[in-house]
Amino acid sequence: MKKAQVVFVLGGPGSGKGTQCVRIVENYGYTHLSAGDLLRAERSREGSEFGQLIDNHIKDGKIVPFEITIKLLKKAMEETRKLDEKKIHFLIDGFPRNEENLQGWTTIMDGEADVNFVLFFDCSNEVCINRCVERGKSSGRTDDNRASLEKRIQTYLQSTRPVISLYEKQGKVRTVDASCGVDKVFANVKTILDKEI
Ligand code: UP5
Ligand code: MG
Repeated sequence: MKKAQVVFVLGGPGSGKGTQCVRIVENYGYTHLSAGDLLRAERSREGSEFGQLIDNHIKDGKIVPFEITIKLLKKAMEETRKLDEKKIHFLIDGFPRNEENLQGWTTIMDGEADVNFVLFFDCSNEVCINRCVERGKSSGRTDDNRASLEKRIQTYLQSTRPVISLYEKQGKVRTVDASCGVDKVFANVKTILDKEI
């Protein structure tokens, strides 16, 4: 079986990772897996032993233990490939969020997946917060409020930025200016992806 080829999609809360991944899937042959979406689904799955733990972590903007997240990602990748073995290109959105996540990934997934590069959505904290607060009016997400967002931003700055820096040192970060409108951001994404493929 061919190794999966992965792009990690990182950036602050509300930087547009999910929105742009949908556009990428429509235009390029990737499968999109959002770690946050997988955790939210696991949180509401009947019989899940992690529901409460995930709920508490998300509300506080804390990072869920990597064993849980990687298990969900691995399962989703395997299910995708079982349905269509040609689907080897994955966008993994919102992961790895800290160095532990990354180490866990390397240990568990090294034989199964190559990380090609990191697509980094660069956006000011202020824009990120405003987008999520606005979305909070209708999203129903327990973390789209100012109190949770302050924590999410802190976690992002303290834990996730260092992961991006690690990849930067390896020349593996592709930075997208994500502060403009959705179409313009996608034009920036295309410029990058067209060079990679
Ligand atoms: N929007 C998007 N692009 C726009 C643009 N260019 N101009 C104007 N508006 C734009 O977008 C957010 C909002 O902004 C939307 O309303 C959109 O319409 C608008 P979205 O595309 O959803 O941005 P995204 O970066 O995906 O924001 P998200 O809220 O999903 O980011 P987070 O990284 O904070 O959330 P995630 O779901 O990945 O994680 C949530 C929590 O889960 C984490 O805080 C953590 O507690 C937990 N988690 C883990 O513990 N481990 C993991 O590996 C992953 C998550
Ligand atoms: Mg998202």
